[in-house]
Amino acid sequence: MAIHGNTIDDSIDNTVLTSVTVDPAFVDEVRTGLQKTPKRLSSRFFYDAEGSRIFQAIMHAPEYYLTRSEYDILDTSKADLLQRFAPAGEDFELVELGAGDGLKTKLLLRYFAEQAADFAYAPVDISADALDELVADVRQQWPHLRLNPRHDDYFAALEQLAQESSARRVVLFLGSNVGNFAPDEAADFYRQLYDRLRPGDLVLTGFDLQKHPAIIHAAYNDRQGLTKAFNLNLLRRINRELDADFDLAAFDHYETYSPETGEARSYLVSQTAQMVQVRALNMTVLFQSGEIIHTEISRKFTRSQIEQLAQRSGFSVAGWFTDTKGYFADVLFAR
Ligand code: AVJ
Repeated sequence: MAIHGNTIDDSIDNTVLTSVTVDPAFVDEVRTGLQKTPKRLSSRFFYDAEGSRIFQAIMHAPEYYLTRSEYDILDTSKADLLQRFAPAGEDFELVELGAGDGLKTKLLLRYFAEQAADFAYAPVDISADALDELVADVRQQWPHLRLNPRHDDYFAALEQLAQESSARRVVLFLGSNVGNFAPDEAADFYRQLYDRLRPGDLVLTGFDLQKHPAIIHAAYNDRQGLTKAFNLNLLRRINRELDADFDLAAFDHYETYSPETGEARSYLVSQTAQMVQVRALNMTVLFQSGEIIHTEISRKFTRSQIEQLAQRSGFSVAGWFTDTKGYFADVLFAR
């Protein structure tokens, strides 16, 4: 097996040739991340076809309250939201960053379509697997909806969309995806968003709020082991795409939540001293018994942190929507 550009040709025998396209950013992450101390691999790469499937199962896990909380909020607030998005029934472009499977967005699409709102839907995702499925599903359910999917980087997509239409842009960044940023990255992200939007444009972000630490910890340490499988799938992806030999049974999942920093952190833990070959990178990786790979930060916010985030990036807080338990908030920022 050899890498040609970003393609790996896997000759099983002389007659069968399969070709797997590998994201060059993933190659880079594995090469550099496994050489760091402590080792790390970014959660950005969780979402291959299998990872997206496991994440869907996580969203239905009893401990993972985030999706249900946000679904509740959007369901309760959909009329109010449409009123804010298009106060006089004017047209708007609904841009969704990191659309995933769009479960919650479909709730909005359904309602907006029922209300005959004049809008286009532009889902943006770096995962082609997730985007293709979403687009097929939306086309089938709402054949007349104006659909503008982008398999692209968030900012590249926003800039392109800006050139195509002068309608108000309403950017959705749901599901607490914002929690995956480091604190300074989040401020930077919103500043960049601000620069690419026009006055009057809106951003609706889903923030998971700080609450009893045990509730948060359980959400990332579910009893069915879905979060564990989600983490381990990253090693399976490396095995498949980079011809490595990670023994998945030799790694465990470990989760911490610190109520002082608001960070839930996921780790993979090597259960023995072991050596792993990543053949496509010509790389040998050594693990001590108990050594970790850090894979994800899922940050939880306070109201004042969210207000500060808006302020620091130039936005004003135009709406605050929360569920009855006060677990989660969808917050509207106005440019
Ligand atoms: C999709 C990034 C919001 O951090 O809660 C779920 C991903 N990780 N369980 C999160 C995730 C472990 C999720 N986000």
